Amino acid sequence: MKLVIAVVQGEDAQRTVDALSDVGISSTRVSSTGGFLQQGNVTLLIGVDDGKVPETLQVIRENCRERSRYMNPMMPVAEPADFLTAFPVEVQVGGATVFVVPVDSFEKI
Ligand code: 2BA
Repeated sequence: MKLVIAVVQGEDAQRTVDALSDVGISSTRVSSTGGFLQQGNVTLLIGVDDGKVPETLQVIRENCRERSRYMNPMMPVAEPADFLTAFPVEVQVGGATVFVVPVDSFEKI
């Protein structure tokens, strides 16, 4: 079994959860915040049998889009010690950032 951890944009989250559910894949939504942009996103926790991992990734791929985001003015560009910008900076975000990790044990108690 694997745990697929997918960081997706809020706009894509419900569609992705619904599409996973349509093919019998359960997921848990966790509200999260990107460390760089400090904007809300959604982390999906998806436990699946190994054979279902490709289908899971395909559903995520089909439902998560790349978008432009703009950093707020006067935020640090990289590290806090770096310079501040007064102008919005365009950043490409997504489709999804996905980790696939092995699961030692899975129980519903
Ligand atoms: P954020 O950390 O808010 O990053 C949003 C977007 O900003 C990133 O999109 C990337 O295009 C850009 N970005 C991030 N860090 C940067 C940096 N140090 N310098 C320049 N640009 C930077 P994505 O790569 O699509 O990531 C979307 C979200 O996925 C991230 O939001 C974060 O919440 C998560 N994520 C991405 N990589 C991760 C990782 N290695 N570990 C954990 N979470 C990650």
